[in-house]
Amino acid sequence: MERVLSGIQPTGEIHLGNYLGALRHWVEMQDSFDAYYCVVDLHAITVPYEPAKLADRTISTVAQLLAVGLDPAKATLFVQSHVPAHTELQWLLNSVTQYGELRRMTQFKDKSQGQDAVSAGLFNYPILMAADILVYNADRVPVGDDQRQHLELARNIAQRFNQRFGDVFTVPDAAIPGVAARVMDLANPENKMSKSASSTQGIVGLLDPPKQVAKKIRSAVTDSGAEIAFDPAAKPGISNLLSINAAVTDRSVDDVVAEFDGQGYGHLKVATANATVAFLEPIQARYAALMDDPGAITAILSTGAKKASQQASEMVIRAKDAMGLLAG
Ligand code: AQP
Repeated sequence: MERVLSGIQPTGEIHLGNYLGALRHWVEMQDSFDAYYCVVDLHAITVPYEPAKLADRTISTVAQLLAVGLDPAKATLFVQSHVPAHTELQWLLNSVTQYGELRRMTQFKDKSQGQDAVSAGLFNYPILMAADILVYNADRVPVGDDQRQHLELARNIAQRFNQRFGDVFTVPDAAIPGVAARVMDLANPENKMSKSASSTQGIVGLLDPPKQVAKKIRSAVTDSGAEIAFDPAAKPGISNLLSINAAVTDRSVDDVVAEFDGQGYGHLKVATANATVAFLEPIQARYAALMDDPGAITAILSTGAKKASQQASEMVIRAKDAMGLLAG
């Protein structure tokens, strides 16, 4: 069975972009892959954050993952910092990653822009992400389009390691969806929807109250003109609404375009708002029930970390051996 690995940061409430770009594919893939999914808390500490909230956010993130349909009986769910092999492998991979490669990463450029104190962790983030993937010999990595460049780097690191030290790592393939791979901010459709955006006006959180969800979607910034057409470059606002509508109603974008052909933008906004509210309702109900029993969540994470650690520590031993380090 092929293996799949992906992660999400506990940096805030999960939004529609995370769900449509990544999580719904995690759920689909848990049935046909040996699936490993983690909450990447060590990535979350590379930017300013509130230590007093991190543990609770980690639990809440896991509850949201379970609420959207991840099943611990099918997938291994764990927290990155509970499996020390990730950071151990990262150190080894530091030595096969070039400074120039990291400097070219657009996420680093975006997140460091305008900050006076940029952590070395933010710069090294893509190496830890490569370690997250390679330490499980993952075949596929379901991510949104924003992670394409990091995935390419992980592939390069694996190939370079294998060339230099022998065949140790599987070179992973990105699994980037055809629809909604980059969900845009509703208030600013030139930018991707992001947990850390300065305003939440254009971000639909999975846990947002229904009235807020409806208001955010109905107030979405749309493009000039009146024609309903899918064209992300020329019509980013309308194309974004079409993608969201298609995803939450489980249809193709073409079907949605056909439904709204000849109608005004207002119609599409109202229908998308209603469909999204209906889609989120059962997820929110499941989340509330899961959060009533945080002990059950920590138990799932403890089982997941044990299984993940077993796999991951074997790979670290293989990598160290290939690199010529003295066995302990
Ligand atoms: N707007 C998006 N559209 C489609 N996919 C997206 N993803 C993120 N934003 C969009 C995908 O969600 C997964 C988890 O993301 P992450 O938590 O690792 O962090 P990120 O990619 O940096 O996402 P955010 O929301 O912008 O978080 P912050 O603000 O904390 O950095 C990934 O697979 C990602 O591709």
